[in-house]
Order: sequence, then structure tokens, then C-alpha cells
Amino acid sequence: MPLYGAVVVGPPGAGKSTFCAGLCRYLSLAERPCALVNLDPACEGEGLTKFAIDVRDFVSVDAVMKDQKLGPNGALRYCLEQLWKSNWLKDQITSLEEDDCFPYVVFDCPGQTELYVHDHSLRGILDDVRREFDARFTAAHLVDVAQCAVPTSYVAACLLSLTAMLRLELPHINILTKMDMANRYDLAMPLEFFREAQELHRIAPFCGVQPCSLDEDNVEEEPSAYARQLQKLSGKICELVDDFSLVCYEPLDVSDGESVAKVVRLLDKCNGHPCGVHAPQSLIEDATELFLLHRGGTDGPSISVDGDNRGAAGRDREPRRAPRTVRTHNIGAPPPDVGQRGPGSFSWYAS
Ligand SMILES: Nc1nc2c(ncn2[C@@H]2O[C@H](COP(=O)(O)OP(=O)(O)OP(=O)(O)O)[C@@H](O)[C@H]2O)c(=O)[nH]1
Ligand SMILES: [Mg+2]
Repeated sequence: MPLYGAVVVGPPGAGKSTFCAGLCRYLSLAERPCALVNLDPACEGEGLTKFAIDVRDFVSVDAVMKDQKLGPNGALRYCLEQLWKSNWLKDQITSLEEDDCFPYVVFDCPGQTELYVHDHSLRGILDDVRREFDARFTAAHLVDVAQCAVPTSYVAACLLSLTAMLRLELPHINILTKMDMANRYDLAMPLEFFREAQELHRIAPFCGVQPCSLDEDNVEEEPSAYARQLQKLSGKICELVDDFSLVCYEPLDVSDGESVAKVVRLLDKCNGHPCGVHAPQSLIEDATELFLLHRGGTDGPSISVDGDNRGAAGRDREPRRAPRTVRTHNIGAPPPDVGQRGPGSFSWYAS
């Protein structure tokens, strides 16, 4: 049987490691052997789930910074190039094989998007593994739902998602993470718009606009020259993303078994994993049920979302009228506690 797996990429803090841990947890509850591979040499700590393969055993960013006199980003690029040139990862993956079968491999990648946007190293590493093991991977590009609150950030995220699709050239899904936080944000359009990423140019007039400019009193103000330029640029980027018609997002609340199950099914569908095609529905339901039972439980690392703040922001909301007044490009910045532990925020904890 070939090697199947998921390659989890996305900008820093998008929730990659948390998703990888949730994915591995779900797969093990579904009785599907899986192995988590840490491809981030700068990752700190032990991770939320034990790594089966950890690139830090091969190369250390600190040592590279010292020896090569490089900064953190340069050292990271150097580390991945070294990994690409060596057979270490392939040897490690070979050692995962049991009874002619490989576990499902989940790659937790670094948040430095230049590693696949500009560099060839990440792509090269994955290509080598694919060739060696006849591997079938799905790339999952994660974007924090907080980006939807800032139209310019959302446009940039769409461009990055498209770039990841074109550069990695893998079966691909884009995921909007931290959906439990979605209703905290004041969104310019209904959430559905951000998920579908269709007719993206409709968001361009909101780029560079503050929510207060939506007040009736301000409607007549003219946009500044800077804001007009920003809207024009955003409009062009939107057109480009629209032209490819490839980007859309699957929402994910990693503490919710059904949400994780849906993403697992998509991953399986994309890389053709037999479980995606043949798994009995009862097995999927059992794993989902167990996942829900384990949320906040004591059996190993679990997920807990405190507070009653779930739900999709703006799901039933009508699209807003595009504002005519332009004040600043810094609209609806995420609240300071996003991604931090605390009431209403997300946390993993071990028993
Ligand atoms: N509310 C909420 N917070 C989340 C969720 N997923 C992750 N987080 C938080 O977001 C922060 C970043 O999550 P990580 O999983 O470390 O993100 P990452 O993409 O691996 O980050 P880097 O490895 O630094 O690129 C942490 O504080 C997580 O607890 C989620 O689904 N909901
Ligand atoms: Mg991480």
C-alpha cells in the first residue's frame, strides 16, 4: 500500500500544530495508525502530540545560526536545504513501515511561508518522499478566521492560498481555522462569502475602511488617495484570484469532532485514501463520538473551548453596503486575546 499523508502549511499561528494534533487524535480514535512528522526545526517544546519523526533530531536552528552566522529565518532555510540534500527523512519514514504498511503521515510544517512561496526546499523534500514511497499527499493550507476581519489581510490570505496551491502542486484544501472565535469579529460580509471566496472583488471597496466609516454621518466623505490606491490594488489581486477560481475554504473548529471528521473526509478524498472511499459510516461516526467525548476529558491531550461563544459570525447577516468613506486600512483588528489562553479562548491540556 502506498504512503498516504497530509502536509499542513500556513502562516505562523494559523493553528497548524493544533490541527495536526487534532487530526492525529481523530485518526487514532478511528483506529487508523498515524505518524506526526515535525518539519519545523525552529519548533519549541515537545508539541501537543508525540512526534514520530522530529527534524530537530537531524538539525538544530540554534547550531546553524551559530556556525553559519545566520539570522533565524536564514538558518531555517539552511536547515531545510540540508534536509533536502540528505536521506535522513526518507530513512526515518522507511523505519515507520510495519507489515508492508505505512501509517498515515502528517507533516507539521514551519510557518515561514517563504519556504514554499520563494524557496524550493519544502517542495523538493516532499517531491523526493513522493517519488521514493509512491506517496499520495494532500496539502492543507490553514488560514486563521481572524484574517476575515481585516479585508486587506483576507485578500492577502487568498493570494497566499492560491500561491501555495500553485507552488506545492499537490491535491489541496484550504481551511479557515479557529471557527469557535468567528463570531467575535465584525465582518464586512457574511461568513459564507469568506468561505466561498467567489466574486472576491466585492471585498475590495472595504479595503482600507474603518467600521466607523459605515456610519450614516460619514458616508459622504471621500476616500483618501492612499485608500483609493489600496482598493485598486486589492481589486486587481481579487481579480487574479478569481481568474484561477481555485480558492475556497473549509471551516474548521478543531475541538469539534464533526468538523474534524469533515476535514478528514476531504483529505481522504483528495489523496484517494481507501478510508475516504470505503470507510463504513459507522466507523466515522464512532470516531466522531469518541472525539467529542474526549473533548476536555482526561485521557491524554484534549481540546477544550470554554464559554458559549461558538457559531459562525454573520452567517445570517446581510452583506453590508460597500462604504464610500475610507479612513484607514486597519479595520477590525482581532481582539488582543485571540489565540491566547483565557475565558472563551482555546486550549489544549493534558491530564
Ligand atoms: N480559539 C482557538 N484557538 C486556536 C485554535 N487552534 C489553535 N489555536 C491557538 O492558536 C495559537 C497558535 O496555534 P498553533 O497550533 O501553535 O499555530 P501554528 O500554526 O502551529 O504556529 P507556528 O508553528 O508558530 O507557525 C495557539 O495559542 C493555539 O492554542 C482553534 O481552533 N481555536
Ligand atoms: Mg506550529
